[in-house]
Amino acid sequence: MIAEVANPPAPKPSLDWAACRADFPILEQPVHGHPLVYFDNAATSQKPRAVIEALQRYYEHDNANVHRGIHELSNRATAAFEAARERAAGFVNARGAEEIVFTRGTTEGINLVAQTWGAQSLRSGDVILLTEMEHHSNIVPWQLLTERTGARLAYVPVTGDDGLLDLDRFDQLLTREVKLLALTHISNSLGTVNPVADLCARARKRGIVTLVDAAQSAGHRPVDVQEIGCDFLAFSGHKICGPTGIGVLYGRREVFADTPPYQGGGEMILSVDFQRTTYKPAPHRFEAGTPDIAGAVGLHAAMDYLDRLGRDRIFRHDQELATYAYERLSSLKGIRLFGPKTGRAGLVSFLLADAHAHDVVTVADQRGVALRGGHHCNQPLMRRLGVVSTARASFYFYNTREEVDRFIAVIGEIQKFFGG
Ligand code: C6P
Repeated sequence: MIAEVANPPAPKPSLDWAACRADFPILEQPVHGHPLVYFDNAATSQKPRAVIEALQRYYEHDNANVHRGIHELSNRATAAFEAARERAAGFVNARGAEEIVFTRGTTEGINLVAQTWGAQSLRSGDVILLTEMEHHSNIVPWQLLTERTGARLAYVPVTGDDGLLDLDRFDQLLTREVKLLALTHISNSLGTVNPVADLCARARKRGIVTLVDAAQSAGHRPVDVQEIGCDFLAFSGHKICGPTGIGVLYGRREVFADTPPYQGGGEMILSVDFQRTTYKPAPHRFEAGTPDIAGAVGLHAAMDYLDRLGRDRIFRHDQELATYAYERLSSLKGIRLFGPKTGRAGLVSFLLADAHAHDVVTVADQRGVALRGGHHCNQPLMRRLGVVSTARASFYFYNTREEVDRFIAVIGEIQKFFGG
């Protein structure tokens, strides 16, 4: 029998992004007398009405503690919390909700893995392989772990201002001592999109456990943990239109099964005696104490909102804006741009010859343009690039080409002012 050839999926029609923008009340305000141009989305995204209303509805109708009371409101709060877990599993294509742990964000997710799986699995002489473009959240927890275990850190180099990983060195670095590969999906300073599926596959072939920092990718492009093939993946709610204080840690079922608890307390136990405790299985084993229930409800609404728009479409939109901004910035004199020329995610990092990054951000703010300047929690990367800071514009689906034009005009003004 000849197998039927499936038709390729029809490309999704483009969205009315201006209409999406109207879902974000905060964007309607003027700042310093100018319409707000919010280009600090890599730090945190804005929140649509759907998320704000979900939080309000929860507090007005369903608020109670979870997994405890046997009363109507507690049952509703528990159902809402666990429904958010199911939704998060679907959002990253996990095999089940037991692979999803709620955390405070990416930072806590990585610390959780370091202090549980890492403390149990790593020994003196073992190597944790990171990359030179990691955020401090994916460096410092491992340094703390090396102090406890005697393991050491190695880094995949970044090639230079074009901000790519030196993949020729990658296989050489996967020595027998490497027990963990932990790397970012998208760099928050460079906009590089790392080929995480390929790199995790190469690591797994050698029995190395893998962790992906999806802080900058989960809300900006489809993220599929089965396709990536990682053991752990962490992201933050507040960067994907959700509330602050809630995040997700995915852990592959088989790895979570053998991982000891993180914190001790209520909710994570089966039975407690004066001397000994037995623990619930994952995911509840990793969630001691009252969780951020409202945060999970808000995050659920955010994930629904993003998937209605389509993260593949969001990625294309953000990438178009970033490519446009990069091209316009490259045509200016006295500017140094960081990150790949093509295939970048939705942000641009740059330095002007005549103005410090903080001055750029301060003057831009006076024109209503919100940028970020500094080391972006990437101090080792900044040193590698020979700079102390950069200015960064980071985009989301509610940003427009006209806003990029305003940003470029403001950069032109700044150059004139500081260049004399
Ligand atoms: N980056 C920025 O670039 P938390 O704070 O836990 O929500 O996220 C930490 C984090 C981890 N990994 C990457 C790649 C990140 O970009 C971030 C957060 C922000 O502006 C703050 S430095």
